[in-house]
Amino acid sequence: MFKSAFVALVGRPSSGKSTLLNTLCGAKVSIVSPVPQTTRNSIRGIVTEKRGQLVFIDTPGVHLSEKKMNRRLRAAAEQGLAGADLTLYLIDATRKPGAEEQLVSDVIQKSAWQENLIIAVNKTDAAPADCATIEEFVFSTFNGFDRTRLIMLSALTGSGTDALLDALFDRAHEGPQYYDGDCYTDQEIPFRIAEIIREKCIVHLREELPHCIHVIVEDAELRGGGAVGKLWVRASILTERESQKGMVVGKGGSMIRKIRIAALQELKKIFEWKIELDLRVKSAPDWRQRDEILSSFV
Ligand SMILES: Nc1nc2c(ncn2[C@@H]2O[C@H](COP(=O)(O)OP(=O)(O)OP(=O)(O)O)[C@@H](O)[C@H]2O)c(=O)[nH]1
Ligand SMILES: [Mg+2]
Repeated sequence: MFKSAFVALVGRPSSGKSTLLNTLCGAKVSIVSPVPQTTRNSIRGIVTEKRGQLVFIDTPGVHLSEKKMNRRLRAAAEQGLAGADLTLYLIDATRKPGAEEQLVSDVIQKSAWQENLIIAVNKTDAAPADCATIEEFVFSTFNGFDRTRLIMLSALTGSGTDALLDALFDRAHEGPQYYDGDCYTDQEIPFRIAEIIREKCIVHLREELPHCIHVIVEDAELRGGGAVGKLWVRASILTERESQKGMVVGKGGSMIRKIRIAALQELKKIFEWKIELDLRVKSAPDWRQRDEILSSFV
């Protein structure tokens, strides 16, 4: 019997949802950074085995804030939950569950049937991990929660992820194969490229500009023949304010060069083409407030 399920991946910002998705899919599907609120879209990652196919939906971290963009992110997470067959709730074992964790639990309780819920405790490899406190939180919040649905794991090392897949496949029903067996994400290439550039911006600019950036691939073209073609890409990094452009460019162009080189290194691992990357920096005041840009990623 071939089983399949859509699995919504939810949790607080920085709980490790995207890292887990990448480990499960065996490829970089969703960008990762130490800065909370890295993921902005609902990104799909696909795991296909003989026993079936799981389509994971990585959602933006659910957190407490009423700003326009944050409300959008929360709506995206709730939407992910609504359309899924199974819910995978990821809890960071290195942080004490507080008001924000309670909010995530409330969102889940409102939208998912308990039978469809698997809870995974992540970052068990890290020294400050306190699994006992998380277990207590889980059993007091989700009344009568079945222990076989609580999995301890590390998204970073991969330990515990086989048990997680077993638990998910156990609860999946017979169903169709939605995607080809060798397909691990449904994202379009320009979007993946923009996301990798955004990841490098977050990592390199994190003190200065954590979330003031949006990346658009303006143009992409496959050029030249030969066994390995060349992908030419022109992308724009949008900043909120004119004054932030200088930080992205850096002294004598040093920062934008760093971002470009780091992005190219990562892109080389993902795609087999040679890649030429032309990066521009533009200011797009209030991109965060503008509906059309928000709609393009949430
Ligand atoms: N030690 C350890 N660190 C982890 C683990 N999983 C994720 N991290 C780290 O936690 C940070 C956040 O990881 P992400 O995967 O971006 O978290 P996320 O839940 O997708 O975050 P948002 O997209 O902001 O909601 C990164 O620095 C990861 O390297 C883990 O199992 N162990
Ligand atoms: Mg993420």
